[in-house]
Amino acid sequence: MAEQFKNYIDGKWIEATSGQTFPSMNPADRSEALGHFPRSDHRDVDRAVEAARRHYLRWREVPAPKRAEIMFRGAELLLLRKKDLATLMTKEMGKVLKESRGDVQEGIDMTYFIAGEGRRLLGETTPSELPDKFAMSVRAPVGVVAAITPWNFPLAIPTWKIMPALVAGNTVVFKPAEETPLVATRLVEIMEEAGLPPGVLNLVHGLGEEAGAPLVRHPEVTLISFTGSGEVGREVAIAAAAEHKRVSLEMGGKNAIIVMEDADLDLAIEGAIWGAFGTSGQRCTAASRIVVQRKVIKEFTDRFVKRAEILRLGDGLLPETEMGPVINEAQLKRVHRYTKLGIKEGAKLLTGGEIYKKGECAKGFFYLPTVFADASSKMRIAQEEIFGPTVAIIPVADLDEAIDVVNSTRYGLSSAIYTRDIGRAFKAMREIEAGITYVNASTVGAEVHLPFGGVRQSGNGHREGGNAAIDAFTEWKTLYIDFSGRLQRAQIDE
Ligand code: UN1
Repeated sequence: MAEQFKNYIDGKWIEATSGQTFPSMNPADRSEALGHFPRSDHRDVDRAVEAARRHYLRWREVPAPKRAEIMFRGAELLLLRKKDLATLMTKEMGKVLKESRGDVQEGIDMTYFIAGEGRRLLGETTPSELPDKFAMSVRAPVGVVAAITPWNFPLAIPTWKIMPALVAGNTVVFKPAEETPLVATRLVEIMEEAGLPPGVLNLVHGLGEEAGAPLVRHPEVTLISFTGSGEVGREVAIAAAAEHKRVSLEMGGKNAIIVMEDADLDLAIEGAIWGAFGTSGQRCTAASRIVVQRKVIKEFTDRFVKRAEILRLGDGLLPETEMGPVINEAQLKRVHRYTKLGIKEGAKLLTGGEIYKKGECAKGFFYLPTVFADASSKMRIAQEEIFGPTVAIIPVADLDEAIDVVNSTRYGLSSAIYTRDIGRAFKAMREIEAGITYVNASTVGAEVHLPFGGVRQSGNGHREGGNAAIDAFTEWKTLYIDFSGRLQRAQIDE
């Protein structure tokens, strides 16, 4: 019988009020439950938010460098347990071990990076227009932060939200995806061990409707930081608007790689394979469109398909595996629906397009790397986020057309161009409408000390990572200190 896990509220590990649980399953082997987790509802959310609110007043008074010391210890513990965490992650969400290690490393990087902010949290000092008056701005915490995170980066993304929120003096209620509660639990255990005081970081497991929704609506939650689908993001924003809450949203992508005729094709093919099929295409930065100049499209496509066809599918724990399963049955069906749709729309299916059930793979949710050619940018397979190993190749005449195609979706998260021409590279960097553009590199692989996020419906104007991470979790407070001893009127006194 798999282990029973608990919520973490006010420094105590406790069951859900309902007494009910839900399992976390291995997507590579649908018979393996990794544990059972509390199926929380509004009563558990109320307790967690109440604890976070109560401890906020004390936590915000702890000097930021002291708060950061706990984060440094947390990062060290994550590093120490990197191997075990990665193994657990592969079992819980399926990506290959190497990528799981990368996910944990991204969490470690973020935690160290943000811990450094404990001694910075920089504001401004600037002259006043009046004599004997001092002006500055400082950062203040916002209050109770709800961190709602997805399953595809079960460790990295929680750290993007939790660590900057905490170092800035906020308290947190963390509601991880129901698909990856075990990795989330391990992260919270590590932060407890690192010395976080009770109530500062609270963990509430459960389903979106039952636990996420009441958390979003709770009047004592000041800021919601959400990463997930556009549909849920919209609901979060609407619910938050009713209470004038701050909301930071990271949503989908329909990221494209442009391949120009002058590109290093070996490099472009390698980058496109990695972008399209890494994490089985389940990254919000995954490359699901490849926009190729006609002159090289035949060679590119032939070689790309050959590479896709030899990718080894299997359990991500096996060293020879190159692509793991998709997250669950529903996602498997969704990916397959898009295959049928692509065929109906008139794109040419070159490879894949099938659920993969050979050998041990029959136990899990495997889908073959799927490549469509002759796609047009109007097709739904070239417009909608599939979140699976499906890619559409779109032919174009020149860079202008390529950029039009790239900019033709409602999203704008990541993008890439392969070219040896510096002029084309700069034009693409300027004209692609996306939060991130890579030159001669794939659409995945963002580093934590730079801003991460997208334009249009990929986000709502906020960024994670870099200095932007601190912006998202603090309020500016502007301070004027007048030591003239008389009434001085800005804009009025000469
Ligand atoms: C995501 O898919 O939600 O740039 C995040 C990347 C990773 C983060 C992806 N560093 O692909």
